[in-house]
Amino acid sequence: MDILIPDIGDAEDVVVVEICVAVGDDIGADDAVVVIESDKASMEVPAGFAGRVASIEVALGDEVRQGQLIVRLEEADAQVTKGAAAPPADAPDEAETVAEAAPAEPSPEANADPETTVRVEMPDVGEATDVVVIEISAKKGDRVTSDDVLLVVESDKASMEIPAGMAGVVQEIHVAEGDPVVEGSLLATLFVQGAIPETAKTRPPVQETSSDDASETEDAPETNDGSETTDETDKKVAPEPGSPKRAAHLTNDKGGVDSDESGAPADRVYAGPAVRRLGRELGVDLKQVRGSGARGRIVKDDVKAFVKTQLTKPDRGGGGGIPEVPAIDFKRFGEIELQPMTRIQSSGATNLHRSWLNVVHVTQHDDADVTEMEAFRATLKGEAEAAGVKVTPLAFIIKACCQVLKAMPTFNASLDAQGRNFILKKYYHIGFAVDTDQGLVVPVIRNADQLGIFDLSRQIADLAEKARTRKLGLDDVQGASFTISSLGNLGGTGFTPIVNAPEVAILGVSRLAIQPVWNGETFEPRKLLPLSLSYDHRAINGAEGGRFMVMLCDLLKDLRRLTL
Ligand code: CAO
Repeated sequence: MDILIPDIGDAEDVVVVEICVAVGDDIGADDAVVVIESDKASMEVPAGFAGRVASIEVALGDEVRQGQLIVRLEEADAQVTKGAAAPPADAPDEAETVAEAAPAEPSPEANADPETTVRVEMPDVGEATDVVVIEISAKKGDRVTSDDVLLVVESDKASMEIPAGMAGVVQEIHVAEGDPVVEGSLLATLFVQGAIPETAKTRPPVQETSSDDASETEDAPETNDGSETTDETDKKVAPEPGSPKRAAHLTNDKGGVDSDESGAPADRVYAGPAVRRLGRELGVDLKQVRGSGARGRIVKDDVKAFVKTQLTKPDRGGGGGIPEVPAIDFKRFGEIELQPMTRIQSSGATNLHRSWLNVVHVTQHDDADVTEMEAFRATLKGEAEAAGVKVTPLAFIIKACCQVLKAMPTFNASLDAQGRNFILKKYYHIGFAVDTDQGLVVPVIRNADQLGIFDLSRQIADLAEKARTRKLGLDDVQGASFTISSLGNLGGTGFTPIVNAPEVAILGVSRLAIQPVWNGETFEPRKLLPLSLSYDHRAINGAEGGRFMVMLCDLLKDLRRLTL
């Protein structure tokens, strides 16, 4: 069954501003499938039939006209195996099979084979938050192999390429640059010929979170300030003759927004009922929220992002008794330039600020005598070169830290939400800060305690290289139980590293230097490595911090102790 754009009267310049369904969704006749907007009004287009969404024939921002095909439905209980006739890649004529995809081997491209529509969904993103699409690498109609990258997403921690996973032809890319995505979001659909391997069928269809959910259609109509209206009021503000049944619901949301397509806050609010309800629940004045939807329409994620920003922005006044930093027009004093932060810099800033405000920081400093360690490292040079690695002090520091963490488990822990229990981790995944041109990134060496110095050195180099070339996967940047920030190659005699919450401790490493050390009879030149341990004083007391440093320095001074 085809769902078409209804009679839209004399409205001009009608575009799709929201897609409310995803391929595979079972929908009722009253469910909205898209929201369209003309120069005069927004309107939801109801399905008109119950069924399962087989394909979506429009994209966000598409200009549409009366009678144009929007969505194809198949009956909800219809057979899910497609017939042998393969539709052209860019205009499927029949309802397709909807198979759920995970990366799979390319299927043979025999023309006689039945053709199947395969969903490419967002994989598990672990702890990563704020995942957005940063690059679309393929377009509708492209022939792709399983390794071809369809798009690139980026979280607050890393960027990640999403491969097609199967050979085929791109039927549709369902997201746009800047769209937020979560695990299971539909990213693309592919036409694939031949049988789909069982391993490719992984997950049920999920609803994308980037647009307002279907509950929006169930909400009562609302006025601009979010209060509910009567049908009577709706009718008064729905001027289009022949508009769909729900046309009035959003009509009075539109207001003066047309005059500001930048998405900047406007006097009148451009958002649907579900977003308004969310705004009310969270106490958000939607006039303050920038809309990221088409033509500046506010979607739920905008409201959530606004709340997050308000909670974390450093210059908020009053909250927690923190006095506001006054906004100053620096142009008064001379020339200035506004340079936007990279995404990694800005989410890093948020994370650091969160840690700084939540963790009760104490930093303890000490110098480790690494004279013998450095002599030993020098002897490894040829052997390391033969093994294809470069050994730096960091590998020894990681090794020694693992041993101390095993002896002092509260440093390899997190506090639970109530701050009443330690969550002791039985794994030793060590994060280490890498300075990149995009900002600070912290890849993680898994089970570092089980690795030798060469393997640790190899992983440090590989992960640092991946961080600098933006090749880190999400698995590479999550799950750390303790972090090391080494500025040793740069200089300095000590600093205060900020704990990477919810971890409870972090080790800062500065530049080693030859210093005179009194040996009881004379001053001896020794290589001293400055170490700075920051810890959460709620979890760790000063005596434990002292013991940690003593043990770490002892291990680094005499590496034989690592065998004890
Ligand atoms: N003292 C003196 N020299 C040191 C040292 C130390 N503590 N640590 C490393 N070095 C030396 C290395 O031995 C190497 O010297 P050679 O080339 O002569 O052998 C040189 O410094 C460069 O080392 P490297 O940087 O290539 O390797 P690394 O293993 O020491 O560090 C990495 C890797 C990724 C941690 C580092 O490159 C980096 O990015 N550091 C910055 C971390 C950061 O920004 N922290 C701040 C976080 S808080 O804002």
